[in-house]
This record gives sequence, structure tokens and C-alpha cells, in this order.
Amino acid sequence: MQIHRTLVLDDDSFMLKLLVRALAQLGETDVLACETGEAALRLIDTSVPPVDLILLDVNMPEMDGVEFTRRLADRHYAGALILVSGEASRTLASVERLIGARQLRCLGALTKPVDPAALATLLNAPELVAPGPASKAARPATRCSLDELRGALARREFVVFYQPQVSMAGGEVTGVECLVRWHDSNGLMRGPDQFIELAETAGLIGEVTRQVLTCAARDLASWRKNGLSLRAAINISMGDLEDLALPDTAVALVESAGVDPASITLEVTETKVMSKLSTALDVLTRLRLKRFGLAIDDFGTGHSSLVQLRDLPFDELKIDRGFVHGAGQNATLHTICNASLRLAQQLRLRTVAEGIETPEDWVTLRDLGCEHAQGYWIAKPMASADLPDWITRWNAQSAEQLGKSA
Ligand code: G
Ligand code: G
Ligand code: MN
Repeated sequence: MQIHRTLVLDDDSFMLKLLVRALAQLGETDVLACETGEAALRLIDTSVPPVDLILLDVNMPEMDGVEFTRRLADRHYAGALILVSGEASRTLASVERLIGARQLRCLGALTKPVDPAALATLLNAPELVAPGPASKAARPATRCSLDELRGALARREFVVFYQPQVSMAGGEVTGVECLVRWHDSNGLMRGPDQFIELAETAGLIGEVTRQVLTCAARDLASWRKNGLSLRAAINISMGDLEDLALPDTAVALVESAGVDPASITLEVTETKVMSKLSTALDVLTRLRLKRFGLAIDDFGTGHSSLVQLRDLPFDELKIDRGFVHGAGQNATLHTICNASLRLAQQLRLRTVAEGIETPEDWVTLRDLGCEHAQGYWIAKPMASADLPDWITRWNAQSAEQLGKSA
């Protein structure tokens, strides 16, 4: 994106001059300067060409930066924002989140006194060139209808993709998370966001879970025949926990494929309040007695929390990717990962970090003592047929790396 016009809003006239000068030195000369939010909004409403970048002081008397972004969102402002502030970084981070939640595009934050090099970096941010999260969020998800869902189940059109999980100490592949896809009659691969919620509300989630379990057990057995001994993690919904027959059905499905329940972990996220706690407790406890693993998924978000750890027989904790990615650079995330891992250790839970997207994420979580890793930096979810070759390549690569460091 090319910047047409920039607006700088700061109640401090000296700071305003400094920012305008710093922008001019970076080649941004079409700049409007304002000392109040009201004046800025008037300019934004009338400016031709439109304002497409705003440098915003967060802390101002009268209209502060938070109120200003609310007024921008009301106007469906489509340009970008850079925050400028003397506030502590935690406060700034929450303002950045708020801006994201309002579907506005924030390129980042600058602390006062503003460093011209940091400003230059933000002006070159890929988000200014590429479409930002606002346009991604606007993409409509084509949800499927109840008839389509029933048809897909009847024709057994669901397939399972597998995302590897590896040991952080030695690099070996220890298991996979099973992620369901619907391979529809037009040949499209449709993701769970298009049908899981519907399956839950329509009372069809149990059938989805049984098909996923069947498919995963069959793949696990065939990999084992080829000398690959892997664990599989399967996502289950709250709806599954209302079915008292699940433990027996699950054992029967898995054992008929020749797979030991102990090599399967069921991942639970509490997406809605558990309606019948006694039923859910009954089902989960019996699954555990039958030696299935139980993981608390997305730990730290929503209801996946301490209450669940207290009440339910989990043996694995999966740290949510919202805390993992970027934990090396962000002190708050680092502290949350560290505390979650210490908690898991003391409760003797197996630990998995999801959302390892960069080498820095890997090193950070490994150094914090996390045992297993999952994420795009290791591999994206893939079809079952692709997994053995991927493992061969991964092993060769990590052997090479271990050889180098020896
Ligand atoms: O990769 P991905 O887009 O597959 O998954 C999106 C979400 O869908 C995740 O939160 C995941 O837990 C959920 N999900 C994936 N597969 C299944 C499944 O088989 N059953 C249920 N209940 N949820 C699933
Ligand atoms: O909610 P659950 O933890 O089951 O979510 C699994 C989802 O996370 C799947 O949609 C999967 O594709 C996605 N996922 C896996 N690894 C990464 C990653 O490194 N980054 C991001 N953004 N998503 C990931
Ligand atoms: Mn999961």
C-alpha cells in the first residue's frame, strides 16, 4: 500500500513537531498535525485524499487514544495506525489488542522519545503493504447446512489430517494431533470451522468423533506395521461428554483396529459451560480408567483452566498457541508459559506447546522445560499418506543438526 496522507495526533505541540519532522525525513511529507481528537476526526471525515496512516498518542486529555480508536471504528476507518506513547508496554499491548478487536489495523507502537529508526521500520512493515488482519477477518466462512452435514456423515466423506508432535529434548516424532477435514463432492477440503459447531448443536458430534476415531486408529495401526510407533491426539467436544456410552464405544472402535487405548489421547476444550458436570466427570473418569490419555487443550483460555485441572483426571496439558508464539520476545507470555509448565510439572502432567511457529519459539519453550512441541515451524497438518515421508525427512534433518552440534 502506498501512503497517501498521514495524520499525527498528539496533545503535546513539541512532540507533534518532532513527529512531523521525523516523518518528513523518511519521505512522508503529506502530513496533517492535530492536537485534539475532535479536530483529527473532522480532518479524517473531510480529507481528500483520505488519511491512510495515523500516528496516535495514546494518552491525551479530553478524548484519549482508546476513545479515539472507538470513534475510528465507528467510521470504518480502513487505514493503518501506529501508537505513540510513554505508557508501560503492558498497557500499550492491551491497547493494541483492543484495536485488533475493533478490526482496525495497528502496525505497532513507538515509545517516547520516538526513535526515527523504529518509525522507519514500522513504515516498512509488511502489513502496510499486504492486506492486514481486518481484511482476513472479513473473509466469509462458507458454513455447511445440516443436510450437507448429514450427507457427509452418511457418505463418510470426513478425512483426518495429522499434525506431528515432536520431543523437544531429542527431536524425535512422538505423535500426531488428528484434525478432521471434510473432503466434499466438489473436491474441496473444508475445515472444522465450517461444520463442527453445527455438528455440536445438531447433536451429530458423536458421529463425527466416532468416524475420526475409526480413521485415526486405522492409520495408527498401518503406520505401526511400517515400524512407526506413534501416539494420536483426538479433539473431543463437550457434546461427546454427555454420552455415557462413549468410553465403551471408543474402546471397541480402537481395539477393533488393533490399537491400544493408551496410545490415544483425547483433547478436551471447555467451549461452553459443562451442562451436566456429573455426566462429564463420569465419562472422563471412565475413559481414563480404560487407559485413554486425557489432555486439557488450549490451557489458559476461556474455561480451560484451573477448575478443570482440579476436577478432571487429565494427564497432559497443552499450552495454547496464544501464549507460545512470541514468548521469547514478550515478557508476559514468557511468564505465562513458565508458570503453566511449572504447574504441569508439579501435577505430573505431560506438556505440549502448540503454535511453535519460529525457531525462537522452539528455543524458548525448550529452555523452559516443555517436553513436546507442535506447530507450523515443525509441520502443518498433512494427509496420512504424507506422514511417513515427512518423518523420514525430519529425522534426517535433525540427525544432521545433532551431528553438527556434536
Ligand atoms: O486445523 P484446524 O483448522 O483443523 O482446527 C480448527 C479447530 O477445530 C481446532 O480448535 C480443533 O480443535 C477443532 N477440531 C479439529 N478436528 C476436530 C475433531 O475431530 N473434533 C472436534 N470436536 N474438533 C476438531
Ligand atoms: O484448538 P486446537 O488446539 O485443537 O487447535 C488446533 C488448530 O491449531 C488447528 O487448526 C491447527 O491447524 C492450528 N495450528 C497448528 N499449529 C499452528 C501454528 O503453529 N500456528 C497457528 N496459527 N495455528 C496452528
Ligand atoms: Mn487440539
